[in-house]
Amino acid sequence: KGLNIAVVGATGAVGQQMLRTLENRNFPIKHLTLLSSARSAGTKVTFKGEEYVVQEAAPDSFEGIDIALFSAGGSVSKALAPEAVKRGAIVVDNTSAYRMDTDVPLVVPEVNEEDLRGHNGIIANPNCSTIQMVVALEPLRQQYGLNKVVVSTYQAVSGAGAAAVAEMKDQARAILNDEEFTPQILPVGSDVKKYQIAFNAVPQIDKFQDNGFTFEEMKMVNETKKIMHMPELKVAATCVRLPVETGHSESVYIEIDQEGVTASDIQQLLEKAPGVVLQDNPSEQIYPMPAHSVGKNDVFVGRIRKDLDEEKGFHMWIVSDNLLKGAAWNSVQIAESLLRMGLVEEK
Ligand code: 11C
Repeated sequence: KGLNIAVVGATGAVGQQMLRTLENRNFPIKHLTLLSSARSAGTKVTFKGEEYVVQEAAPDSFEGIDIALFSAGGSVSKALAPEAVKRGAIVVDNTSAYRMDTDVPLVVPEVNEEDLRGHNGIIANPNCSTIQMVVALEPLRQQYGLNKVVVSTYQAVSGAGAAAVAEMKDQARAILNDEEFTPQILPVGSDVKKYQIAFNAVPQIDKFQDNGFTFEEMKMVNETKKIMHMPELKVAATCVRLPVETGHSESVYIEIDQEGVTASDIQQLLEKAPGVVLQDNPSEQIYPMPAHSVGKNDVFVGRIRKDLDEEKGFHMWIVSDNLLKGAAWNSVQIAESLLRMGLVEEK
């Protein structure tokens, strides 16, 4: 008894974490199908000690599949997610292809699990930097109301894929050896100029939009409003790439609706919030850091301070493993929610 699961993009950085997460959660799988683009087809991948050969994804690959976890890029999702749905599968899509479609729920289970009930076959998994932020902000919205969010991110290179991580390491080696190198991938594979990421900070993630914000920044703005059901929420983001391998960090400033709230009130609320681990004790130098978040499903929050001037303003530091809660774990968590809510049944 179990579900027929397909992982599309099984050889990628997120796909690999999806497989490890399905293993760790002991997800009830009857049959596992591993799919990829033509480029990676034929690769051998191990799941629960068994070797699988990754096949090229095609419309017919989805016959008999209950849930398909997609993480092979937007164009693959655009082409194949509707084919999977046509064949009866529920798609959990980790790309930005469908996130803002009005008939597609954009889900972070700790925040808006109930939105899953309205799905029409495709469920979107939000952007990694959005997910970790809304997990920490939702309990505050519920308790105090939320008016404004200003976030600056410090994002890890693995968010741009395994090849970008290899580029960062090659650059670091070259710099330490006093060798020349030519940046090839970052900041954005599909944009014109390439810049050094090793020993640098790059204020561009994804392409610039006409309004001067990058697409990554606009994802944080639009996805946050959609997930929290707050079209009126004021959100602004500045997204920066750092030479960190895994674990996105965010400096977040919020303004709540209520007066008289203290930093300690917020700490107490977040201490018991689902998916959140509070690490906030400056006297003992306890605060979240990306290196400590790797391999963990939680969202870590610390450095909570009341603003010096704004009575309703608070600052905090939010860190999470971008490949887990930011991607693979949130997708598998959605699959677990679908099962628990009776929206898919084991056969
Ligand atoms: C990054 N947030 O860190 C991106 C990766 O829309 O799912 C995830 C892109 C997305 O580069």
